[in-house]
Amino acid sequence: MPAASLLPLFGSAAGPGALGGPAGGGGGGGGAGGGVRKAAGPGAFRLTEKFVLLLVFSAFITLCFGAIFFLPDSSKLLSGVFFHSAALQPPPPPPGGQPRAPPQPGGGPAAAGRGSLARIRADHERALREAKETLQKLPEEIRGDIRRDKEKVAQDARGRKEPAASGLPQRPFRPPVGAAGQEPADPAVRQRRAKIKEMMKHAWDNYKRYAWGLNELKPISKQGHSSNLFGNIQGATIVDALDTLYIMEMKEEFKEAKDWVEKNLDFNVNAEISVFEVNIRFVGGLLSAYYLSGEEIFRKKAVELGEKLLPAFNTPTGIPWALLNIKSGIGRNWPWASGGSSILAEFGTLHLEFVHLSHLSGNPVFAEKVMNIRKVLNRLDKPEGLYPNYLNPSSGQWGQHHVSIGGLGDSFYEYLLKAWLMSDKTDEEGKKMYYDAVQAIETHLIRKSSGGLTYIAEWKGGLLEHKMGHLTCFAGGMFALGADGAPSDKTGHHIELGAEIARTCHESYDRTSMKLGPEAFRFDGGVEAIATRQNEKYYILRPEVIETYMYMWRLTHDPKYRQWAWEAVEALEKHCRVDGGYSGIRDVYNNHESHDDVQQSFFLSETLKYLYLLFSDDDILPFEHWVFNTEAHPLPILHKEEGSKEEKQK
Ligand code: DMJ
Repeated sequence: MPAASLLPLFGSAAGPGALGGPAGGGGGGGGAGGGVRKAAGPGAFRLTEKFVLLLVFSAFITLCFGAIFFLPDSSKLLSGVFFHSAALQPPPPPPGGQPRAPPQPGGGPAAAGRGSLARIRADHERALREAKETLQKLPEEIRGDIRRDKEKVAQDARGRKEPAASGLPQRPFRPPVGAAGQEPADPAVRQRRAKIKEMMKHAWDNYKRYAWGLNELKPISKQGHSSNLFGNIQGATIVDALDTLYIMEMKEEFKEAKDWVEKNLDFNVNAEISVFEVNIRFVGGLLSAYYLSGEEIFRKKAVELGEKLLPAFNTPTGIPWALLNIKSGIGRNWPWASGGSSILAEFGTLHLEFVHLSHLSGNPVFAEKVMNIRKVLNRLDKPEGLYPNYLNPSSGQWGQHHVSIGGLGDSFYEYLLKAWLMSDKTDEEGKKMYYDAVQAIETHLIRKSSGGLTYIAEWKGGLLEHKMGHLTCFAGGMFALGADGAPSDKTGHHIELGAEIARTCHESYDRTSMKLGPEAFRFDGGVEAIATRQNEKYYILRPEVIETYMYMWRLTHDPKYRQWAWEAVEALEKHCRVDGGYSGIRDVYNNHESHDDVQQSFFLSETLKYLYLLFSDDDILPFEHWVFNTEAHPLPILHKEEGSKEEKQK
């Protein structure tokens, strides 16, 4: 250290006078720069000698202090030098909780010193051992360890602030009907079903390995994928997969998923979320998990989340916002939506879950909110009896007159039918709205191609766009499911309509190189059931075509639906399966896969569940007892007799 920097250490309190020089002896009459100095008396020092002495002294002091403060383990030295009697503190326990060796008998400072040296040595050896073990691990294992440690810290922190009681009314749990079915008798079917379970295991294990606790998995880059649909709510794949794990009897996996929900699923976050996506995946997933397993944690979390979504309805009409900050309760709509509108398929796809939230919480507010949506819709004129995709939540007026049974419209129609079914066919309003809508759809949107394929076009202000989305393919299953409630002369017709849509959607798969369907396909410009635009050629593991096969199989038992489903399994295995899970494909017409690197959570909740049901007997989740929400989460039908039994019990 340069001497100059040591001088301030002595400053005015221990200035040159302290070294024995005469007071003020430093100041020559001629000044510092004059060169004329007073003669020094015997025993006195000249200024330069004083300065040299000062330097020597300060170097000595620095050395002493340096030794105390900067030598390794200075705290121990300090306690040894200055606090002779202080006992050495035992080192903290190692992470991981292995108990240390107890102190050796035999007291005295020397023994204590030997003891502490031994401990230091043991610590070093342990650290070396741990480092060696870590070096031998695969990078994924190390990442897994880090993730688990982080989770444990987060979990401990959360554990401290979790409110004690859920405040929900006691509710007897009714064992579910058909939560697990028989093994199929036919060995070939059994084998196919086992294969689908293996696919679920592959998807789940890789999610667990590379993205545990995050929303989705990137199976190629082997890391988490976050989508802004859920803000920073985490664990979409876990919640979406719960019921699939349950019905496939993957007990260990279900248990770890449940533990994660219990300890980590947190809605107290500052997050702007999509009300629709969070409702269908998280609320729907939690409700199903509760109804299947009876675990109270799922009921509690579902209701807690439902309450967080309520501020979305604070609009002049009660038509909810698309996006909501669940901390501030401030909502807004997608900036791209026509004139600040809410989207039909979004606000129209809350009904099933919200009715169940009221049922499970005893709080009517949830059901009131969705019944009000119906009221607003029923007051409005509909162009040609059709429902436009956009509705302004402030004015209560339609936005652009675009109508679609695919994206932006789809599950609104699905929920009208299922609301009626879920009410044990008592919701006459839902029923009427559904069958009236189907009538208008048939008249204005459904067409047949010259090659004989039935398709559902899109309607833009009275003009038809001859395009059908992969999303629209769900409608085959919907028409067939609704056949039963149609006027008796139309029952067969609705089943037939379902079958025709299933065939068209199968063609859209069959006409690609990969035998997987594009995002949208067209019936114009000389093509049928083929995507013509590059940005419509992708497949993102969507379920709708397989969903329709499942309904058609259950309702007709025509073996071709199992055959078509198996073709899809083979294509998924060939083109979408990768080491790290399942990935979407950028162009299904290409011969070489270009993966999009996302394993969507709906692949586990819907695609694999519908496939599993296709190769199961009908006694698993039978239609007389369950309806599936739009994310394939089964919700029990609220049977009239059960309702009255419940009333009696109150
Ligand atoms: C799912 O989240 C639901 O099925 C939704 O209704 C539409 N889109 C996806 C799957 O494609």
